Amino acid sequence: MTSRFMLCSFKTCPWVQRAAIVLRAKQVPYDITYIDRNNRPDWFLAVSPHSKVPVLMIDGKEALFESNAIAEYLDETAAPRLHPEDPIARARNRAWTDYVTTFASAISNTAYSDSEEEFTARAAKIAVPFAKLDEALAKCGNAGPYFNGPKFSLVDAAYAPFLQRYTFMDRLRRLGIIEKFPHLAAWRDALLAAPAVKASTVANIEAVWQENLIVRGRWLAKYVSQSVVGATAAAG
Ligand SMILES: N[C@@H](CCC(=O)N[C@@H](CS)C(=O)NCC(=O)O)C(=O)O
Repeated sequence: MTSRFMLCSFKTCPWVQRAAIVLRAKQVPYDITYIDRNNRPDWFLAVSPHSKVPVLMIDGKEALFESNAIAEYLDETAAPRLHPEDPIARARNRAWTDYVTTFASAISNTAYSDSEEEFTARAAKIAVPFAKLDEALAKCGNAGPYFNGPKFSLVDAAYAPFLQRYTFMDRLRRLGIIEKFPHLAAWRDALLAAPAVKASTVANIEAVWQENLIVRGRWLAKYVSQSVVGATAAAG
């Protein structure tokens, strides 16, 4: 029997996007429900212990939280398998997937800086996780374009939202960091062009992300073009 999936999200959440990428890569249909970050409904609070999105509702009965657990569940229940078959490769993929939290923090902390000084200091730290991933990609020794070669996998789904956020940030205020890491830069380009990634967000995600900087009053918002302001019904 085919399950009915509903993803619960805030408008721009990269962790929800990771689950959406996995659903898209498997061509599994799903609905998405946006909830108000400042007024989270009781049904959501009852199923998300730390009040975070994503939550994946299955057939309106089961609720899963944590994007990694959701991705693993989907990979075990819906074809095609996105994890590598080889146990060593799979363990390495899982280990690098774990590292995404460190990688993501470096990027999100920079984007959410409250001053230029903070932005500069935090941006300087992005090179550390970038160098680690670049080295890991080099060690994989495959011709790409994805982490394991030609086949898109769960580790790709985990990093794509954050490489996309880095790219959005770089377009607003030039950082020029990724260019120093050619394996990572090539992986970023492949991920952002991947059909599952492109289909995983609203079409105007960059503008929504930019407006979110304004809504949250972050320093980087000063670089957002006035044409974006109020154009996206962002919030969250
Ligand atoms: N480890 C969680 C992280 C999820 C997360 O941080 N989600 C953010 C939105 S992007 C959230 O809900 N934060 C809680 C808040 O804003 O109060 C996962 O992978 O699912």
